[in-house]
Amino acid sequence: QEEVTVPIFSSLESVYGEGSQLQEAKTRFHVLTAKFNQLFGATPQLFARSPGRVNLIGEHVDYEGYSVLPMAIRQDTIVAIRKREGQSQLRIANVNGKYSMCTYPADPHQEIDLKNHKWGHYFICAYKGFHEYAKSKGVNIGSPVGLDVIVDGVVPTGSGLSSSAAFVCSSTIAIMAVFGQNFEKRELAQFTSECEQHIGTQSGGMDQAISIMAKPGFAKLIDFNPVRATDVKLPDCGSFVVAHSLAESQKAVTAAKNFNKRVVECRLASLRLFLMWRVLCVSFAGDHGSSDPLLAVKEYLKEEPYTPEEIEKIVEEKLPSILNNDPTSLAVLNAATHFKLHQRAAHVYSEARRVHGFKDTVYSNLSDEEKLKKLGDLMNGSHYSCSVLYECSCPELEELVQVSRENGALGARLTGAGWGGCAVALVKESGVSQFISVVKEKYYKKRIEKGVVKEEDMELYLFASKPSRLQVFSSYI
Ligand code: NG1
Ligand code: MG
Repeated sequence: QEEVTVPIFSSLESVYGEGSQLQEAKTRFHVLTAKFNQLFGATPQLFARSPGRVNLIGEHVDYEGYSVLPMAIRQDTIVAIRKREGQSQLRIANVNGKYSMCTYPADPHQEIDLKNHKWGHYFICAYKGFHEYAKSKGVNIGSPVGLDVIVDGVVPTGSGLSSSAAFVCSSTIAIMAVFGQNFEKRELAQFTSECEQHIGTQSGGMDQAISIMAKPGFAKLIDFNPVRATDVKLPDCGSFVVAHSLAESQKAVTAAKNFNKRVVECRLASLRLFLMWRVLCVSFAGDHGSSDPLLAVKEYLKEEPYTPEEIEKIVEEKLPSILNNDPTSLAVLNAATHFKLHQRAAHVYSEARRVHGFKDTVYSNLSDEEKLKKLGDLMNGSHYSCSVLYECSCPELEELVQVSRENGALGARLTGAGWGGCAVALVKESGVSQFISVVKEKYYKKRIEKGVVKEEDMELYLFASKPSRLQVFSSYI
């Protein structure tokens, strides 16, 4: 039975059961509550939790509207919140001393200062998104009030595990709950996907959708427009191991050169193909041989990079206007001298196909052994495409993927946006601990020695994960 709304719990036991997980959770909630008391002189009204995710396959296709296949992980963000009636400031603090307190006005229409990137901006994405959505539904939230907030995130940042979506989604749930609302999950998934764009990356909706719609024990096939999530039960004999390359991907900072540049290249490529398709439809009355988008890429997009002038000539329009003069796209145009349309489009269409191959394999009649082999091959194909066609890998990720494959992974690939962050490897369940110790030896040992990472933090950077999910704790004590 699918939950329609976010589940609400009044005790930690009902979520974490008994044992070490419960103890860990208790400690975490106590630290959070103590910090809240110390900073704000009050106890939180409620807590909301939302997980990070690992994308198993389907990279850089969500913003093109193609399906992806992620699963939520155990690592999450918990937000503690209370309302301060009669006040007009949002105070956003963090249990991690690295992040100093951010304050914002309670005005939900405020603009986010993108030139000065601050960690608290992600909370404001959620805050704006919630108010915009409530307004569109005709729900009256009343005049702005103050909020006190403390954030406790354990998803490594800049790692491709979507710490940002865990933060935005847990914030949205906390804000929603503290204002006495309970929107359906599918609504939350839809509007949180849009609201993270306030931060200035033209991301798709994968991360928020899985963080909101996740179900324990399942990965999800996520479709877009509108957002939908279908359970994918992975073969029990396989496990996914996540490993951090230790290169941090600063996505918000490098957007104009990396992430948003790819989004722009994809838009221009599909525009070019669309124009060709129109021409062909007219001249051949719809009979243009094949509707295979990969063949179309080969035929109509040259492999050499396009200059801006060339594209403008083809589409008979200026680039800024094609891109609706959107400021983040203009920043891309400013930084770019050429665009690789062929390669980016070839990645997107082949990756979209691999996602369906992955899902079909999971549901096929193959033996578990054969399934794992095929899933691994698809993951390897995805990595090749990300690395060579989309150029979103980096030397550290290449080394890590290589080490994984040489030491028992049936498949390994970068996950998330890339340019740093994590890789995910498919490993036989029975070989997980062996795999982890070999990777530790071959990839991390020298980095521990050099002081790039601390031995005691290794659990954060190298772990096997099972699908997890989201919840809100109201009046937890
Ligand atoms: P990461 O970098 O893992 O948060 C980003 C996008 C996704 C998706 C992937 C690439 C954001 C918030 N998320 O994920 O929507 O496009 O890259 O597949 O930017
Ligand atoms: Mg992110």
